[in-house]
Amino acid sequence: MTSAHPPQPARSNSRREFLGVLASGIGIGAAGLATAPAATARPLASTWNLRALQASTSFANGTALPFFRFAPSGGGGRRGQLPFFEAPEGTAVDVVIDNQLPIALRPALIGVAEGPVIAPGASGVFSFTMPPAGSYLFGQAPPRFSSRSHGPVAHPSHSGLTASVTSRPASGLPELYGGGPTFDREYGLIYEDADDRINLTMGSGIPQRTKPYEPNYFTVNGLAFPDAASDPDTLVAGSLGEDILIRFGNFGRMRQSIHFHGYHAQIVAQNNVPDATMPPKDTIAVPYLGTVDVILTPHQIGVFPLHPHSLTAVTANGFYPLGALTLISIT
Ligand SMILES: [Cu+2]
Repeated sequence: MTSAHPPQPARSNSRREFLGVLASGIGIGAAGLATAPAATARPLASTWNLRALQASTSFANGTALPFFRFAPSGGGGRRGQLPFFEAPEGTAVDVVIDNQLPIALRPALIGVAEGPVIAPGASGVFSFTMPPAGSYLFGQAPPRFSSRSHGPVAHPSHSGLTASVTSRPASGLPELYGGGPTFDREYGLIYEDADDRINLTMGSGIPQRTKPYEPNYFTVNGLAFPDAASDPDTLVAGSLGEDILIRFGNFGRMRQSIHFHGYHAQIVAQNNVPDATMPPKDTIAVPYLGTVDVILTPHQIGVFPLHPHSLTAVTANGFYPLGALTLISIT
């Protein structure tokens, strides 16, 4: 009856007292704890440095495609080829972006905040407060009429200017959000698609849009199979019976349905809204610019594929099986 719900952490008085001391020391209230911040407490602050540059991704069909990408240059790491940033909820974040592209960009924490237009060759700062604990996409703001005076601005779905952001609960516990599902280990898998006619124009200057948009290259964390399955942050590895949190996100224009071989996973949140109403599923819908958090609790050992159910997305320009395919390896 309760098997669909991951176990909750034990709540002892000693842990509450410890968290209370911790929370008052760093100036933020841990969820569910009535603590008065110390008079000298200041909010957490963090800086994340990114460079926007022209890069290239190699596919196993022999093609190397130009992409516009962010490269981390301080304050954050990578998952696969994509930058990754994490901080506690409530943290004041300055994202300093050095735009080395021939096109303007306008960063956004999707659904949370949008930054300034940053001209080609310029640097800019995008400041925001870390939202409630959860899984967020960092990319380009949607086009705005007010952006027209800046000339062409990188488009949210075509550019590959993507990253992921994890907001940690103030509790400091390994839980998705304060009081939410706990996990033993976690992964983030970000899906993207690309139309090579557009990407080929990214090698030389301002990308040209095509119509219709016809994606023929597909990546997870900026990598295609088999590279995806040998990247330690993109291969989902764990042990029998662990609670493995997978944070799915989709920057592609294709709606994806991510299919598990060998396992069913429990959806615990969609777009950071807690949702445990579904039974465990072997296929998880992840819409464009959406996030879905699931808990995988492996019941058997082995190596199994994890991939978009549309086999188009498991190709590189028609060559199968490449594309947004990775593996689950349970020991
Ligand atoms: Cu399959």
